[in-house]
Amino acid sequence: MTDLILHHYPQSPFAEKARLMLGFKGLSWHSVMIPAVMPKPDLTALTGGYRRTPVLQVGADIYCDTALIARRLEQEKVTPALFPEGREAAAAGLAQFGDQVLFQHGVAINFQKKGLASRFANMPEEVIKGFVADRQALFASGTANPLDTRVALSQWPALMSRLELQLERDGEFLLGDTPCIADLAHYHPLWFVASNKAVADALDGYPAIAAWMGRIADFGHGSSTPMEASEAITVAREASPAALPKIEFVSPGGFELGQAVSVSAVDYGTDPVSGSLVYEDNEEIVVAREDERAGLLHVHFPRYGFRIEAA
Ligand SMILES: N[C@@H](CCC(=O)N[C@@H](CS)C(=O)NCC(=O)O)C(=O)O
Repeated sequence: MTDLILHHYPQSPFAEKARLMLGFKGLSWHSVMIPAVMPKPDLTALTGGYRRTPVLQVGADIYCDTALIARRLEQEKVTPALFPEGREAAAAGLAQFGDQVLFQHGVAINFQKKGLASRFANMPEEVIKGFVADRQALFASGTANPLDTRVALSQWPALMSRLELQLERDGEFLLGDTPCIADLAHYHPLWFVASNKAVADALDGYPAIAAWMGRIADFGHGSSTPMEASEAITVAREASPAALPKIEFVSPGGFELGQAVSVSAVDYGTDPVSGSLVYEDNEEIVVAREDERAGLLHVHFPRYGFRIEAA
């Protein structure tokens, strides 16, 4: 079975980015719900330690990080393109700005006191405390620090007014008349702000942004059917990882195929994944690992944003 399986939870902005990519491409997929905080034993059985949300599974191939999920979905269905021909660097570079800078602002605005209170309304105090502790642990290692809310609020008008001005003056989407990955990466942090009524007024007064957000939301989420995590693990166990292309590639770190390595995110959520290096190219690193429940897996990471080390 080589169906697409997305491991995610409803409130996650990066999961919303992935769901919209699936909708943009008009794909069908299986939806596995994962916890929003650790532990996530069924997810890490597949990833080998990577805990961030979302993760895409295709049989025994596991794709970590939406930057790589986008490239995998582009292979699955070439058009409409997330990385339009001739605009590859502009699309990916602008997407990176959305995923990093705008996302940090969206999170800081959401997690100010009134935002947290509204997001966790009617939930027991322990749940809120557990969530805050989980996110502190997420940032305990790695190069990223959560953005101070006052700084985020102060910088927000600069980010929003630039976006508003461009959308008002030119084009339906960020790179012109055709949507691409940059739109989705700019959308999900704003969706996160919009989804919290205590802070959603940060989006007031930007009608061109509101109209653009409506156009993105219209992509929908494709067609999904629920799947239990245990079933996804069975799918992995009964599948074999897809064959990898044979290419000439000079490993920047001097690694050899078959070498024991560990791969981890550079910025936050740096839990390492250990295994045998089976593939490297300009955009991707793939590690083979064996899991007692899920069998032999290939875990795929984007090169940019991940560290590879000899194990
Ligand atoms: N660069 C990653 C970022 C993913 C990310 O930060 N996801 C958040 C949720 S939106 C997360 O993992 N939070 C902790 C968790 O879900 O356990 C990507 O593009 O997938």
